Amino acid sequence: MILNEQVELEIKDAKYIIIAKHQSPDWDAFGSSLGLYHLIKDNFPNKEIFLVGEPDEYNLDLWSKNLDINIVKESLLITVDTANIERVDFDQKKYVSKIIKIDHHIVYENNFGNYNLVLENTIACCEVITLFALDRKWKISQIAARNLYKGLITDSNRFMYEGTSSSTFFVAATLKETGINIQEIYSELYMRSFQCAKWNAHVLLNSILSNGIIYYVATNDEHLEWVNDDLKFEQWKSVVDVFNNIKEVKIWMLIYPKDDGTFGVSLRSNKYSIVEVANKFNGGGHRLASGAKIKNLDEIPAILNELHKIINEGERK
Ligand SMILES: [Mn+2]
Repeated sequence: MILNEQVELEIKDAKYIIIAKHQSPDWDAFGSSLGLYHLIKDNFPNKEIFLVGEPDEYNLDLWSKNLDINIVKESLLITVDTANIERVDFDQKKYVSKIIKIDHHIVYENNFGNYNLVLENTIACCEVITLFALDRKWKISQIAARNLYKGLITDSNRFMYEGTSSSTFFVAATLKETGINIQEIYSELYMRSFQCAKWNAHVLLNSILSNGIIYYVATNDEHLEWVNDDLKFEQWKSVVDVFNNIKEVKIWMLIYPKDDGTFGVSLRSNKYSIVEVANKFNGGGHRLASGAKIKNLDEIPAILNELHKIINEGERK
C-alpha cells in the first residue's frame, strides 16, 4: 500500500486525532494544523480532533487544554511542520498510540513517526498537506483552503524563496479554485501597526554590517519596551526580514532573548546555505532560512566566524 493510502487509512481508523505543531509556531505551523483540522472535518465529519499546544488567538475555541490521559492513549498524533520530536509542542506526546509525521524539513536523524509523510522539496508543510488531500481526492472547503494558503505564502515569502516550485503554484491554484479571497488573506497576514513599522526601522538603523554579514542583537530591555498588543513577539522577532534584498548583505541574522534565558538566532541568506551553521549551534531548518539557539552572547563571534567561512568558501568557488 502506498504511504498516502496508509495515512488516510490511519486517519479513518483513529478513534481520536490530535494535531500538534512546533514550538514558537509560524503561519505554516498554524496553517497546517488548522488546514488539516478542517480537511479531516470536511471529509470525516464525525471524527474527534484536538488541536494542542500554543493556540491561534483567532481560533481559541478549537484548541484543547489538558487532554484526558485516556483519550491521549487512544489517539493518533499527527505532527505538522516539525522535524524533531523534541520540538513538537504537546506535553503528552509520549503517551499517544501512534504518530504520523507530516513535514517538509530536511531529515537529519531518523523520522519519529510510525508513518512519515515528508516531502523535503516542498516549500511549506501546507503544500504537503494539500498534495496529500488532492491525491486522496478529498473535498477541500474554503476554510481549509484559506489556512493552507496562509502557510504556503508565508513559508515561500509570497513565492519569492528558491524552494517555490511548479508544485507550489499548482497547490496555490488548487486552493484558489475553492473561491478564497486572496486580498483578504494578504491583509490578515501582512497588515502591521505603526509600532511594528517603527521597530523595523529601529533595527535597520542600529544594525551592524561587516563583510557581507548584517546582524542585530535584540535585548531584554527592547523586548519589554517594544513588545505589546501592537507588536506581538512573533512579529518582533520576524524583523530579521528587514535585511532582505540589500545589495551589500549576503547573510543576515537576528539574535533575540528567549524566556528561558537563552538566545534565539534567526539566520537568513538568499544565496549561501546557512543550515549547517544552524546545526552546529543547536538548530536547523532550511538551506536559506534557519534558526539556532545559544546560551549566551559570547558565542556570537563563533557564529560570525562560521558564517564568514561560508562566504569566503563560496567566493572561491
Ligand atoms: Mn514550514
